[in-house]
Amino acid sequence: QFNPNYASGRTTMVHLFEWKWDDIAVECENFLGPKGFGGVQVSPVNENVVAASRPWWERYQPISYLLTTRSGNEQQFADMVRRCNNVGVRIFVDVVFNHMTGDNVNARGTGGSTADPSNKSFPAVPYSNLDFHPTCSINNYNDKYEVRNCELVGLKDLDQSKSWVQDRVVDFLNHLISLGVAGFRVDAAKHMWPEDLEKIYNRVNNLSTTHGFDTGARPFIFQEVIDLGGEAVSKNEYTNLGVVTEFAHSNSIGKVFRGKDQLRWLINWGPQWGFLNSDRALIFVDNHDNQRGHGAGGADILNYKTSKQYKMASAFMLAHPFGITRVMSSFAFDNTDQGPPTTDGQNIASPIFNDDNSCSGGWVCEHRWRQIYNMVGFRNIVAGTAIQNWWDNGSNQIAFCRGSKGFVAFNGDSYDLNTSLQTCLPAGTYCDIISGVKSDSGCTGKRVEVGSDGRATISITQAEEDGTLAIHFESKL
Ligand code: ARE
Ligand code: CA
Repeated sequence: QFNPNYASGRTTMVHLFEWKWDDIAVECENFLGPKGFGGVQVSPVNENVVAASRPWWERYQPISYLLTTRSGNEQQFADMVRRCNNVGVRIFVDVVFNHMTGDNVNARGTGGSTADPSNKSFPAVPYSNLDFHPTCSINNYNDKYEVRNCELVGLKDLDQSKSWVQDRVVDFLNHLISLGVAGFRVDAAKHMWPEDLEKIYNRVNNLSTTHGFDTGARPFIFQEVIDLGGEAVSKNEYTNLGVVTEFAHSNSIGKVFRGKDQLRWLINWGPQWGFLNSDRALIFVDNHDNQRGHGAGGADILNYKTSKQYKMASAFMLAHPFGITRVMSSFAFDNTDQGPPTTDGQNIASPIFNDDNSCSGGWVCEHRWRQIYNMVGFRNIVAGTAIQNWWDNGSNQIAFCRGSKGFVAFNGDSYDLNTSLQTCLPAGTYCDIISGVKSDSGCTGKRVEVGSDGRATISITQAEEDGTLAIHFESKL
């Protein structure tokens, strides 16, 4: 439950928010597999309410556990999981079982099921009002009973202590395991009692050996618990059950790279910042909520719109050994309710790929930005090494080695960085994987000359597109 079950040599998942299953299958084969991504978090797979104007958040309002959504049907989902596993990329499903939909008259689901949410009747599961907590709303996050037994933004709150509810959820999760998924993001885990979750997790099957997992492998479980301190529910209540989303990481990295804190303080990045231990922390720069002002962190959170700082924060997260890393991949938005790009206002459109790997057609595809996918590769290559030779200039210029396998430098000051630093790498010429890529003909970016003493002149001017430089032993020319 703590192991992402990645194929060997891989370390990082990407959240392909609102992508269609057919598109994810192709992306695994053409891009994620070759570039070394370990897995994909997919949007909720089970039937959700069809909401007017099709906001992204309709997928967090379940109608049933049929696997039909705007991303595709069960057969397309199963095909995607199989094809991604075949190229070493795992699938993690965002599972929503704290609640069903909000009040809604004549609700219709993406799979054609109907429900009467106002009377807590969901015949396609089936659930009746006996399966839910009595109606009350969550107003006071200092009361853990209210947080767990009342309705989050009016969503009908399931009672996970009931055996009928446990059975339905376990069946749903086991169905997904039988199709070859590697684990789950548990939505709104904070709003469920840890003892109920424990009962459910304990009944979930081992991963499917017919899909290539080791005998006895447990599904990876990462639980969405927002804990920035000062509330009744603590992230520590969940760490014996699985990994937990570390929102303090998202919040702090946003502050640092927005200039509200100095980069030199990153020297003790990790639990000393109040984060969970590394093996329990699912970390990210932004998620699908806080990139648009939902969830936690407010204006300190970075997203694709502030691209230079966003790429620097992502590079730091991926270069630093702390945590289990997740990269966000977004669609462009102007307002916080806006759903994904569509062909006709209803059906989700596929991303369009440009020659430089980037996306268009309304998709941002941060995971296809060179500065991000090359750092996913960096993390794979330096895995297992520690930070050494930390350097800083006393403010916002920092650099460190990862063992003798990689070196990274950041310039967050408004003046140039140009100095001789220890890279810990063998002598030679290296290609900076932030400003370019190593290619057959050499390097499309900056070159770094490492001397026999391991030192090199490192330059990141204040005017450069990116404030990061990274080299590793496979970027040697
Ligand atoms: C939508 C409408 C609502 C409407 C409701 C029911 O926006 O106005 O009342 O439907 O009709 C997402 C959206 C919601 C959306 C919901 C259902 O964000 O806007 O409601 O889908 O469609 C808390 C929870 C945390 C949750 C965040 C958003 O603790 O679990 O709120 N995050 C997950 C998902 C979301 C999703 C849900 C849960 C629901 O990632 O995408 O909601 O499935 C402090 C607290 C946090 C709290 C935060 C915000 O920071 O510490 O615990 O997070 O405030 O309230
Ligand atoms: Ca609840």
